[in-house]
Amino acid sequence: MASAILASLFHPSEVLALVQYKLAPKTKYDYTNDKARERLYHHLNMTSRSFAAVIQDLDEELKDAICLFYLILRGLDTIEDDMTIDLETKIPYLKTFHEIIYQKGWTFTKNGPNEKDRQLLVEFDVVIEGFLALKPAYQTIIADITKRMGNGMAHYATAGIHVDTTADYDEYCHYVAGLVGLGLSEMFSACGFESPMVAKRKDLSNSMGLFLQKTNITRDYLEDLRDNRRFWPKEIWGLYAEKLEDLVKPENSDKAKQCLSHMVSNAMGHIKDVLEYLEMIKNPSCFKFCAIPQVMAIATLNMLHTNYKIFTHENIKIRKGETVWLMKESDNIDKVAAIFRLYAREVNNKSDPLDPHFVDIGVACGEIEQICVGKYPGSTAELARLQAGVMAGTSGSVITAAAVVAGAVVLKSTFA
Ligand code: D9A
Repeated sequence: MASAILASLFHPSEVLALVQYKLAPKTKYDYTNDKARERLYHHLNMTSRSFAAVIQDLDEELKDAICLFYLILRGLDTIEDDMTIDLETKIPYLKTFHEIIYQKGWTFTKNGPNEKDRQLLVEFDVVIEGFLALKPAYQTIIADITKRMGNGMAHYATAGIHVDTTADYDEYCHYVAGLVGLGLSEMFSACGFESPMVAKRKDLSNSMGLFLQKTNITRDYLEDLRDNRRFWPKEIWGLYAEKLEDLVKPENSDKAKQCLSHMVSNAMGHIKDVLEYLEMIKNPSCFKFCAIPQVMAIATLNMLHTNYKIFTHENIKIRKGETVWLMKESDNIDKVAAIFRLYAREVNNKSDPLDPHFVDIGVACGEIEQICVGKYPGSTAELARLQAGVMAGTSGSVITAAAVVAGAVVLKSTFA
């Protein structure tokens, strides 16, 4: 906590969000009367603490269905990601995973010891039990998406198949992330929380996945390279280097940064659809569930832009304070539009005019401003409020220091 506050020292709105988050009573989700359900949410918390809380805030009707969808996809992903499993073994599992989720008692112990979510598959029988207890409508949606994703993953896992063109890049990201957007939209419409239009707009649902996945792929360049996973499309990196791994060579640093801008520009192409999608979502718990990953992604893209560290450091993340502040600020379209405007301005301000993508990134940022002012006029007041918080940063650092000390005193007295 203290390190998070220090990292956000010059961002008082983040320090405030951190202290509020720390002092806020944690919603206790009681599953004690249902051991299997308790185990399910234990696994959910193990896979992603921050996002698990957002899923558990969903209205009851959708909560278990989306929890199980999340865990089933995480299971499939853990088999796809595991480079210790040979292709002959891996591909049949990917292609039949949509049948496996109907096999009571099925578990999987073939993951390598370092796979983060290995235990999830060792106890996958608990997930299958929960899945089989879901309404058939949700089972059908989850099984259909799992089938299409498994087959798409199997295709790109096949020897000799690479992400060469930007069309391949869009197709691969559709299989592993776009389909998730489509499946969730079908659930939102099927349960009546959202209009049937949400399920119909497959293009917008797909972009919800592609913006997240492309941000992750751009962020995880070094980690993926280390594990011999290559998702950056050759059509892009081939303009800047002979081989993808040449981008880490210090003598290629300018080319590497230009390639990074190209990847950032490509990902920003989905923001218009993301905002149009979020505008359709009316159920408050669904809105937060959909908006939080998207604002995390634009904050991450801003952190990545012109940041050469992605070629030298693995696992670079946005500040903890920033994530808590973003979760607090993502409860309606005006606030979310204001956040996208704020980060678009930061991205544009840090762009290097000599970078070949200075203009197309500038245009993308300009479009965000234009769309938001035109379609979400309420975002202007929200932006002013956010900027007041941010601007207080420089002159407010004294205030911040005082707030920190006060916060520490309160915390100490509270927990003494
Ligand atoms: C999502 Cl059911 C994901 N992915 C995410 C998380 O958000 C999306 C996996 C399974 C499900 C949902 C998501 C959330 C809300 C609406 C969506 C949506 O579409 C309408 O998916 C498109 O990243 C994984 C994919 C990107 C592959 C889809 C958010 C999440 N964040 C993690 C951070 C991380 O990097 O994993 O899981 C977290 O906050 O810990």
